[in-house]
Order: sequence, then C-alpha cells, then structure tokens
Amino acid sequence: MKHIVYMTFLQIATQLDNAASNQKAIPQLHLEQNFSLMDAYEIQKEVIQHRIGRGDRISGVKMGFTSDAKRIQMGIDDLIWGRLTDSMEIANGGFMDMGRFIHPRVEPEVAFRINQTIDRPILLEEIHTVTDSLALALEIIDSRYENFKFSLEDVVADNCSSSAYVLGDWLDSSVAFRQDQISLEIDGASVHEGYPDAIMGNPFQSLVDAIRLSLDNGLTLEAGHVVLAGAITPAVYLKPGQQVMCHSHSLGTVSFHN
Ligand code: OOG
Ligand code: MG
Repeated sequence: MKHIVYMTFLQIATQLDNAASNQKAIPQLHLEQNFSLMDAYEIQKEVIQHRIGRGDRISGVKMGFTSDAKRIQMGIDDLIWGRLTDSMEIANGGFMDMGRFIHPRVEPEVAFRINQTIDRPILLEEIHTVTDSLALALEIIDSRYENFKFSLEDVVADNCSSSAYVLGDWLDSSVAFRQDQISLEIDGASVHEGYPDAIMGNPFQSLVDAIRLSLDNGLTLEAGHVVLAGAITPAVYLKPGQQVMCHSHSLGTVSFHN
C-alpha cells in the first residue's frame, strides 16, 4: 500500500506557491490530500498570504466557471472565486513574460471597478450603486497542476488558476455592451467569439455573486478593487511571440504581446 503523507494547509499552500514561483507544475493534490471545499478556500488564503508577504496587495477578486463555455471546457459546474493581487496586472498593450508562467492560457472577460467599501450583499437591482466603471479584460490563467487537471477543491486551493490580467479602458457602466459580440484574436485571427451575456445571462450577476462570496469569506471589496466576471469563451494556450487582442464594438480593445 502506498504511504500517504498528509500535509497541513500551510504546506499545501507553500507547494502551490513554489510551483508558481519556480514555474513547475505539480500533480493534483486532492487525489491524496483530503480537504473540503471550505478548506480549499482556507488554503487559497494562505497562498495569497505568500504573495502579500512579498509585498503584493489585494486588487480584487475573480470569478470562475460563470459561462457554459468554461464549465464545459474544464468539466466543473460550480461557481468558484479567487483573489487578485496588484502584481498580476499587465498594462494594456504591454508585454507578458512567458518565462514567468508554466502553461498559460488566455480568456476574454469583463471587469468591473468597485467604487466604495462594500459591507453587505448587493442586489442585482442596486448593483450600479457600487460600480460605475467596466472594461473589457483578458485573464491569463496558469494552473499550478500538471496538464491543467484538477478537481473543484484543487482549483480553489490554487487560487482558481489566477496568474495575470490585462484591463482595457474603463467605461461608464451604463454602456450597452451585453449583447455586443466580443472576439478573441491571436496574431490577427479570431480564435473565439462570444457575448458578455454568456456570463450568467448577465455579467452584473457575477458581480453580485462576487460580492456575496467574498463577504462570506471575510474579504471586503473596496473602492478601486476590480472584479473579473469570468471568461466568456473557452481559454486558449499561449505560445511565445504572439499578439493577443480582444475587441468589442462597445468596449473597445484590450491586448498584450508575449
Ligand atoms: C479555472 C479558472 C476559471 C474562468 O474565468 O472561468 C476562470 C481554470 O479554468 O483553470 O478563470
Ligand atoms: Mg477567468
């Protein structure tokens, strides 16, 4: 019989942080380590503590598996959320250093900017009181697990694969954008197309849930924080030397090169 060494949450978090820092994937943890979904969020908090210890600040939260496209691609049906930190941001049009990642993938998203400290759940009907800006965004996800293979608990512990994000220009959140096609282009060729409403039928619903879930877990969203609503289309693996662009008529352009 194989001898299993059980790790503490801190040891698991350290393994995940090392995998990210050394750009070296690790096998799925949840096959052997038994931790619950609630435990996974505790591990995620520890993972972020490592980044905060190196000087990072929380810059917001990201939602995951909010569209059918993503749920089907990854085979997981549950909503997940993770923490963003400021060092994950890449300037619009900027350079993404592939050497800092394991096997990065890119996906198109919508980002919301929070305009005040939020200390209670917010209804969809009143969501415009807590956000006044939104932007087209690209998220770069980089699972610390080999081959991007994970269970729900694994991916939550791994801070939902977050690794980097690029924000387009902030626009007034009253802009009509939800039924406007967005396209993800690599080197000038469209690889995926979709609509913002693919996110929960209304991307603002993802923001409502982000607020509720982060409050439940003791994270207070504040003015200036960013919420990534989740990918509209499946994610695409990146290769060095690419120009990656996402465009919508109403939201404009967001891009990076690597
Ligand atoms: C998990 C992260 C999911 C999204 O937008 O749905 C996510 C993954 O796919 O590795 O960021
Ligand atoms: Mg995402």
